[in-house]
Amino acid sequence: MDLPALPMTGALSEGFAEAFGRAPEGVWHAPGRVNLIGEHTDYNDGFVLPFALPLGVSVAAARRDDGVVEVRSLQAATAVTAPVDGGTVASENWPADREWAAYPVGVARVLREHGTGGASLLIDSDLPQGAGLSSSAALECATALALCDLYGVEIDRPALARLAQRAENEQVGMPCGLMDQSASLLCAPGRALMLDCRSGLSSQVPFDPAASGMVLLVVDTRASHALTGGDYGRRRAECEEAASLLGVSALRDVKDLAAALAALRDPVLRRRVQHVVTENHRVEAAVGLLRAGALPELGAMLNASHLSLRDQFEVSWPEADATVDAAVRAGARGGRMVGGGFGGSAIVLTPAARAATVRDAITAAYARRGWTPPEFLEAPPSEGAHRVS
Ligand code: GAF
Repeated sequence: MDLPALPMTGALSEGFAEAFGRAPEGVWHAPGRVNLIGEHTDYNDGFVLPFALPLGVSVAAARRDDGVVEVRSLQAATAVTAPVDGGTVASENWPADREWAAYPVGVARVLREHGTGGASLLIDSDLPQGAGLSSSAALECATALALCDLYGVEIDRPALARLAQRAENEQVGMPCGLMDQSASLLCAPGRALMLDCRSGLSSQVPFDPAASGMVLLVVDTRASHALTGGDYGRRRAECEEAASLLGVSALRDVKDLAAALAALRDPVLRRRVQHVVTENHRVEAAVGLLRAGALPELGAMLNASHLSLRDQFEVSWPEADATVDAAVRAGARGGRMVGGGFGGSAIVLTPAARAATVRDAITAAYARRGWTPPEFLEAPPSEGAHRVS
């Protein structure tokens, strides 16, 4: 399968010159991510294990001295101009066709406190929208790197990830955790990123499916997801309520699962706790398997994570369930939904020799149900955010 070409920075620079009447001062790129395992653990102060995709967002940028951010995108018709010293975008009720620009403008407003200023930005993305592959975080991180470089502001990457997360929480109004921004800024080729979302400490874990004769397929289920709806926030609130009832500062601190389940009366909260506590253990087990060179064994962890997300956390959707089921029946080692849920993508770990059979089985399962055919991406673990030119 042919992967989309890397961002054409020449074309982006030319587009910038056409849009803004001058050359950009540089071009920056930030990738989308796939989370191998550790879902809905980040805002519970837990562990995640994402890796960076070869697809992402590129931003051509130049400073401006009028205190304004002007954002244009090759994927959007509307140009958006906003002052850097405004309040929060979330409180300004932007019309739907400007919502995409809340991410770069939000980042510019948060980073202003650290010494950055106005900018002209032209954005290009080759990440599918609504596929749960973190196009929003990639847009935030490419913008954040561009602004820091342009204004000579030095912020280390873990701190920059927290600022980009803050922009999404406060400016956009989406109560996401730390995973996606950290993945985009900290991931490395051939590695997955083990991140402790409480301390912010991370380590690079070898992750090279091809070397083990395996393929990790990303399956865009074509059921579009939007986490700005209430479901994600409700899950987060349920976890916080359970932690408070259990007298811990976050569900990461639950050490005795049986005792915690016995202490909670609400069956919904019990299910949420069951997922978060076991998912944190699965991340640690997965890291152990990868470090031991036992990558195919990860399949069982992915299956267990999927069942937990489906039955305990209740964030899966029919296309993701059918994908995992069809893949495993066709000989994949395992699979699971990825990201926040309610639509988006799934991953499937399969021996390379069975990849075509597995893909065909998934496609046939969709066709039997009359669903839009899925899209497949091969996803070698790729480079984190960087300056391109
Ligand atoms: C979304 C959020 F943005 C992340 O912070 C994380 O919570 C994820 O859903 C679920 O693991 O991608």
